[in-house]
Amino acid sequence: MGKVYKVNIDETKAKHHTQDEINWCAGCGNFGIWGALQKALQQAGKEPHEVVLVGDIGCSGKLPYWTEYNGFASLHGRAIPVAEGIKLANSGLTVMVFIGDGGALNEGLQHFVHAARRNADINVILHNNQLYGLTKGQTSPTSEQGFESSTTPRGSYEIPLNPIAIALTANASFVASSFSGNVGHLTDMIGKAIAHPGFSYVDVYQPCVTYNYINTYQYYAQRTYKLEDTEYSPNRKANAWLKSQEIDVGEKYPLGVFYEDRKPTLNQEVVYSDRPLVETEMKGVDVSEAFSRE
Ligand SMILES: Cc1ncc(C[n+]2csc(CCOP(=O)(O)OP(=O)(O)O)c2C)c(N)n1
Ligand code: SF4
Ligand SMILES: [Mg+2]
Repeated sequence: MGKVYKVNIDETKAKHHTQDEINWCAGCGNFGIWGALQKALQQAGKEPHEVVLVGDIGCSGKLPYWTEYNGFASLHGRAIPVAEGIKLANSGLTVMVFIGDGGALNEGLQHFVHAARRNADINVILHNNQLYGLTKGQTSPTSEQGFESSTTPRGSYEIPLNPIAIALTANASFVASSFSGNVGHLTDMIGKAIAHPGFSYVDVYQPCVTYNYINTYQYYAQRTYKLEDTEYSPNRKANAWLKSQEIDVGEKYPLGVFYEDRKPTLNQEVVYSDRPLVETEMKGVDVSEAFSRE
């Protein structure tokens, strides 16, 4: 039996910054992501006004409510384009997305793929609990075959999507995975994602203790291993893709950086200014014609 990780949020010195009660279920894997994020931002020296956390809809999307950083509550599946817009307008900000497997891989799959291929300089943290948590545990694009829920009472027959393989195929320039039961490792992966210039994706195995009876803390503790403990090197796409296929077999889950690459970002390609657009004076631009149209 593998090591059972205990989430020690106190170690992260995470703070609860609003009057609202945190209403995730006791023991939810989201607490690990919440603690790791705050530790990673502190380590990166980011002040609250330098960061925007964009939440999708779902248990995952509530994360920005309970931090001291700027937050934006978007629509289900739409957090990624909102984040792209924020980053285009103000390249000086660190812009991060907190999204579920439903939001990222069902309602918003197109945004995920296109943001990756255009190398938008945002960090996408996927809370992969393998179901629709907020709406009471329905089957999602990453649910395991055989998963029984109100939408698949006889067990899901669909083959789950592999978000790591999708991100690699869409040419994401940073692709990693982690486990919310290992806050130290997750802090490290989120820190690397923040430091990476371009689209960074972290797939986080996040146990839903209320509805997911298969993918528990114990399940991941027994099956995960760290890439850094092996000879693996994250600089070849073909190797990364082969590594991602271990996840489909469902017996081993590599944790760590699958792939990292440097290439021009969306801002560098389309924003013709060396300063954030919000600090650029709009001189000689006549917008009256646009406003005069019916
Ligand atoms: C376009 C749209 N479809 C459906 C819903 C209803 N809805 C809200 S949260 C949710 C489930 C979210 O699942 P996921 O994205 O995996 O996030 P989790 O709650 O698991 O963190 C659904 C179906 C919605 N709000 N908007
Ligand atoms: S329903 Fe699941 S994902 Fe949502 S807060 Fe509860 S344990 Fe966490
Ligand atoms: Mg989910």
